[in-house]
Amino acid sequence: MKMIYDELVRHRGRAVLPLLDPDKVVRDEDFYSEAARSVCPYATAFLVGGSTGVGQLETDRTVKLVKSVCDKPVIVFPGSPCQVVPSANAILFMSLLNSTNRKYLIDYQLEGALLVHRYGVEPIPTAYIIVGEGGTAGWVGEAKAIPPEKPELLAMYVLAAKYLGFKLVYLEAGSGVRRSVPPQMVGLAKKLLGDEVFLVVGGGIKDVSTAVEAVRSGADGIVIGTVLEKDPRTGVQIAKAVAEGG
Ligand code: 1GP
Repeated sequence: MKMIYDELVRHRGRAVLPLLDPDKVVRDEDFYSEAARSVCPYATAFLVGGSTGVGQLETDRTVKLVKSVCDKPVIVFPGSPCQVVPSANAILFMSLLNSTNRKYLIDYQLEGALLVHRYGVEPIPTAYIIVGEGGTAGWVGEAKAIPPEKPELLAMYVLAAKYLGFKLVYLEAGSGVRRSVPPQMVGLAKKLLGDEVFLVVGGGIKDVSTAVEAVRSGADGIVIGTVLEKDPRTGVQIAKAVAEGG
């Protein structure tokens, strides 16, 4: 069976993960189906998930919408165990490492584990770390966000993630925030993780130069969500630039 994680690793340094929020998709399926279709050639895999207003129904519909227009894998990026669906290829099985609430560290994972097992969805062990503003994910996830000017705090989290055996680290600035994860933070994370752990960076990436800089600083892959909703043409340009190696 083709493993999605291996597929990400094959695209190291040029992986593009467009994110669709099911809460928004179900309200305008035509728009999102067109957005997914246009970014499809440059996507490594799609992420489907959101922090609010998303259950199994919305997630399943969004996964199927992507699959109806694009042959790339779909990975659930869950805000809760209600987003585990059998139609997905994989799931970021994640712990929000800087949450102050054990729900996001281990309790949701206990709830979701049996479903992931039953549905045969590939779990990708993911350390989710919020840096800076944090947006809705930071607020909902009750995160003690890492200040962007405190690399030593990020170093502790990133090393702990590596030593705990996570296969993917996702540095999250928060959806739609003004400032994405600073390149120095990305570079530090990459230096500490090496090629053992796949490094994903997302939140606030809304132009080609920010995306390319993230990858040049060491991101193995980038996530784009809001830009695809607000300005799909720019979203596709970002995806193309990263997928084609900056
Ligand atoms: C949010 O990192 C993702 O979880 C994507 O952020 O919506 O700002 O692209 P944007």
